[in-house]
Amino acid sequence: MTKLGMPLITDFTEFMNIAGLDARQKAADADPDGDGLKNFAEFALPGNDPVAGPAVAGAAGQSSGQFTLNWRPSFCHNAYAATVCQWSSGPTGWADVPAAQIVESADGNVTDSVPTTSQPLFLRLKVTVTS
Ligand SMILES: [Ca+2]
Repeated sequence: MTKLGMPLITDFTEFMNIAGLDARQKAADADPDGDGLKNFAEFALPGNDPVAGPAVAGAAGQSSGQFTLNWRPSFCHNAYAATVCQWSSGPTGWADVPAAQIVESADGNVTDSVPTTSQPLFLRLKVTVTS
């Protein structure tokens, strides 16, 4: 969301009020547009809107023996949300991707990589409130 071409720095409550949803649909874990991203993830990742899906969360890929997830944190919401990439070989036992396997590009994109030696292999973005 922008005003006069500048990104608005809003907290989660303001972000949801701007979306114009009713109280039940404004919950952090609600998904009123049904795109699979809960409202707080919509807040933490740029290019998302809690009303108008589909979601844009990142792009997964595989190359040179690495499974990668490329994503972009929302600069204007960094004060309110922390987003980390986690990996697992199953539906439980998630661990943060080690810092040595994270590359932050000058354009703001983040690429997390995990060797494909463990199969199956899953990556996810974990979003938490920081304030
Ligand atoms: Ca959603």
